[in-house]
Amino acid sequence: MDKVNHEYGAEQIQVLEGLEHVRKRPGMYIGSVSVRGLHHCVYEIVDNSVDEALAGYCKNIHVTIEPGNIICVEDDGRGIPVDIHAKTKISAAETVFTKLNAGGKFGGDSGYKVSGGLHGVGASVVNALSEWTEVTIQRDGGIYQMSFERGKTVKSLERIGDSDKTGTKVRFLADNTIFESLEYEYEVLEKRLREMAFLTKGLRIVLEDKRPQEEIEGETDEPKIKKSEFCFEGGLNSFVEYLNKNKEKINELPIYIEKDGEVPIEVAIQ
Ligand code: 0RA
Repeated sequence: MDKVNHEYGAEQIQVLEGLEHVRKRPGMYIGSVSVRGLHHCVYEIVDNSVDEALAGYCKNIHVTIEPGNIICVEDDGRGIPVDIHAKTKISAAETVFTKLNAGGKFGGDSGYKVSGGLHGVGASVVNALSEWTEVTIQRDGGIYQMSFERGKTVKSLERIGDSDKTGTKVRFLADNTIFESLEYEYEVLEKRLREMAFLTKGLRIVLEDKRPQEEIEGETDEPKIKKSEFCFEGGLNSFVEYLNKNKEKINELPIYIEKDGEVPIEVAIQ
């Protein structure tokens, strides 16, 4: 890693709590600013929705690559809480997107099952590294919206209408002054989202690419279908069968072990 931060005192720790440091040292938070780090941003936002699914409240996640490489992640979970925090005077939702370690739900020993990654600090990191972010929440009978630019609030959460649904939608445009490229690779996202669906039994994940398909010189191929839908009732069992589908199998059916409890266990061997 870069040679910085020789002296680590209270002042530095203060700085680490804001989002400024995320933009200074993005690699510390998302690994790199290459196309790999770019894809990591999508995973971080999807992870939050998957956590809501693991908590038992979210059944569907839609991920869309919109024209201009805007990412939209929409879930039908409970919606991020919109109530105003008495002390900070900002909504819980805004806190999640503007403060590092805003966890509580996802923090270290909270007892929540989490899908991995940055344990709930992902939303603020992605926000910091995005040219803009727009969050729409349906909850408590209303539709709420807020927006940010490079991690800074430009519109605090406000109620913009009524709704009897619940869920969270996050749209963001990664910052092209941070990332080397903004070109998402459909197949890369597809592989990761398929794995996430396998690992969260019954969760439906849809990926759709709505970018115009440019005509590549000399290519006369039919346009590829850029929509995938994943839902695996069999969980890990389905995953192992998928990994081995073109292999010679020792066991026709995977050996499958599942145990619920404080530390849930799922094992599949074939
Ligand atoms: C904390 C509490 C509650 C919901 C969530 C977080 C939540 C976060 C995300 C992020 C993406 N989608 C999400 N959906 C839900 C709900 C607490 C309650 O209703 O009691």
